[in-house]
Amino acid sequence: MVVSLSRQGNVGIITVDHPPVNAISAAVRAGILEALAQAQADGALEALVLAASGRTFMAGADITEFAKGPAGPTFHEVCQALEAAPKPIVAALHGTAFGGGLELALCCTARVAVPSAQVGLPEVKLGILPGAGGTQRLPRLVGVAAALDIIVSGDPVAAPQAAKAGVVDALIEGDLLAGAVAYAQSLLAKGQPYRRVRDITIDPESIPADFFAAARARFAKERRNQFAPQKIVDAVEAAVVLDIDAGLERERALIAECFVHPQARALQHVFFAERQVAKIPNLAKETQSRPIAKVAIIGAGTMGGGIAMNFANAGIPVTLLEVSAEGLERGLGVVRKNYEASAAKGKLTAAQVEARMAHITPTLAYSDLADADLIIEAVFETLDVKRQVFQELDKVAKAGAILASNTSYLSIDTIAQYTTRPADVVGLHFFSPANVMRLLEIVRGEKTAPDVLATSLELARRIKKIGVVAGNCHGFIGNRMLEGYGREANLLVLEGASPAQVDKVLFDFGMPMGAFAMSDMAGLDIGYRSRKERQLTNLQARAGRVGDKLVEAGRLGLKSGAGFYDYAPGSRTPMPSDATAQIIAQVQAGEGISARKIDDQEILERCFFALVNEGLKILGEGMAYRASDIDIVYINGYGFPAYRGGPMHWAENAIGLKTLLERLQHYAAQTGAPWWTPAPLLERLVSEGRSLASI
Ligand code: 3H9
Repeated sequence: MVVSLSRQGNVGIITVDHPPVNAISAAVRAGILEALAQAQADGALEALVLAASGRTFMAGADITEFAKGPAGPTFHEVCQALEAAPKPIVAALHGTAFGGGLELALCCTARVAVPSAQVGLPEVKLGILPGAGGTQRLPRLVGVAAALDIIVSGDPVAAPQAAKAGVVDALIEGDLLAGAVAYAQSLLAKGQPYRRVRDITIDPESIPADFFAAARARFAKERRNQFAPQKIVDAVEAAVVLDIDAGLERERALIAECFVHPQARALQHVFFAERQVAKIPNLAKETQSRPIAKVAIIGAGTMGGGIAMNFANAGIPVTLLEVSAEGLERGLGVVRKNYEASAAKGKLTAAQVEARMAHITPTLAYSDLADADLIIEAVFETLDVKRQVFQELDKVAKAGAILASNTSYLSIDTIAQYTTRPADVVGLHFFSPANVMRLLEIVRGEKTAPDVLATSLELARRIKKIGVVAGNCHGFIGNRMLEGYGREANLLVLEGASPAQVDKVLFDFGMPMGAFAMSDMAGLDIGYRSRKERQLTNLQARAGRVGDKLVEAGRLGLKSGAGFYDYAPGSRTPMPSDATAQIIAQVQAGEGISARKIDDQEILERCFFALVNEGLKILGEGMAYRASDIDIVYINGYGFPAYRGGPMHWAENAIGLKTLLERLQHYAAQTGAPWWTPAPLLERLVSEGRSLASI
């Protein structure tokens, strides 16, 4: 039984028991209605408690039902039944009272919570809006502006804050159920009328005339291209201008619009993809991970320092090794500055800054790494340097220590060979800034032990990253795909598009910045060095030629005040550059290219189809377990808009695999470049009429 009714004296307790998160499925909705009816009919019961067992109060609607369409009693019916009940009902919150869970609680007479509980309306993260009255009841309870922020952010609110805001009526220290029953008794003692959120009125005059127009404009910027936030504004406005029943009806119409929007499907895909990603095929469930109590990082540069912060933040002691005292001091200085910047924003207290710094022990001696359970190398990106480091590690690391490389491109198998323990070697590829970016690519070498993989995944979760396992190939998943995207952006510029035109198309699509602004930010010398070190085909070399000339002219990007773009002193705003235009013209002349007008659609297709085609090759080669893992990489490591579901979801749903194949064939015929050859996997999927999820 997913819902049961028990009794404590004159208080009936309705308990939802639907692990793991008490998602409000059709059975739960029906169960609550039935328990409520029973409780109403029971003359011995004067008040009720609505609670949930297990780790959390109801964490929202059952998301797996969204794709199936409506079944069973509606949320609206359950809300109405709770709200219309003549006996007072106290919702007892613990864990995460999210979405529909909070919405049902808002239909109760009062809410009590343990201090560790969280409440929230995260529907926006699924591309929808709270459709069980949240947009109508929360503004009545906490005010219009506060409610709008909570609903559009989708972020959780801790119970103590929720109590201050009026969402929670009392915090219960100790036994929640006992506290809820006592609260129900106190309501009975006070007697009727019991307060209902629906009866609270909002005075439209109290809302500034331009409030909703300003909110729409703000979210158009902060939530660029996103559908649900605008609908949320509409819904909250309805709470102000309509009566509650008309407002609820409007909310239902608005959520219906969200449900059929492609962004909802995309974001729900991302929700499940994020949970799928940690499931490694062929990794035995009973695989024990290795304990990680102490970590060491080699290299206190930007990357090493950022990586160290992750562990310090999680309370894991970390030893930071550099070759020189100055390097160490500089690295620690940067870490401290980062923490102090967080403190200045009020995100950390001064004491927390010190506590985190105290978790980092600097050293110049490899012998100090002997007790580390995990050692991550973040040194210069050449095999020669990696060899020296791993040979040294092999001597000093204790047996069973995991030896990880933060390399972005180099072969983990080659690196593993520098040790006598290749099974302990793994790639842990962090993304810059390493203390901020959520992605961690976990690179599985040929000999990487299963428990090393399992430990890496668990560790990712511990340091609040999302770990994605990748196979060992040049650039792994993310950077391998990025190469084609960047190359096409550069070729488009040689053919006649301006960097600003290309960047605008990419930005308007939803990327945080265009390819050229990103190159300028990263520094053009990085690509320059890597091109010099590698054997390039003519076409690859051509794609890098403008970048090469810019570097040779001293335009290294943002750090030198000029790159593809010009930058005013002290400014980070890219401005179209005449000097770059001249360099482009020179390269065009040298290559015998006459510039043509390029339309935006071609830019979009060439950049993203090149990226997706490489993704399909990666998938076909088994370098990623699932297409959805690739989506997670791109969303969390490269800022691909989550509301498009990631590049693979986008290609399949917004473009269609058949159209993609035709366009790849078109570009292959047009340019002859080998990277346009369609991935064999794509050809197979199209010819067999199969989907990406089927592999
Ligand atoms: C909503 O309420 C709409 C309403 O307005 C009404 C409209 C009419 N449904 O995340 P975890 C599964 S929209 C179905 O790893 P944690 C999840 O897939 C909903 N399944 O645990 C996973 O399955 P598996 C608004 C769900 O402890 C397992 O539970 N609510 C749901 O790290 C464990 O999940 C939300 O958006 C669900 N609602 O985090 C809350 N939730 O083991 C979404 C989870 O097979 N949920 N599962 O992979 C969360 O944010 C987190 O799951 C939570 C727990 C914080 C609760």
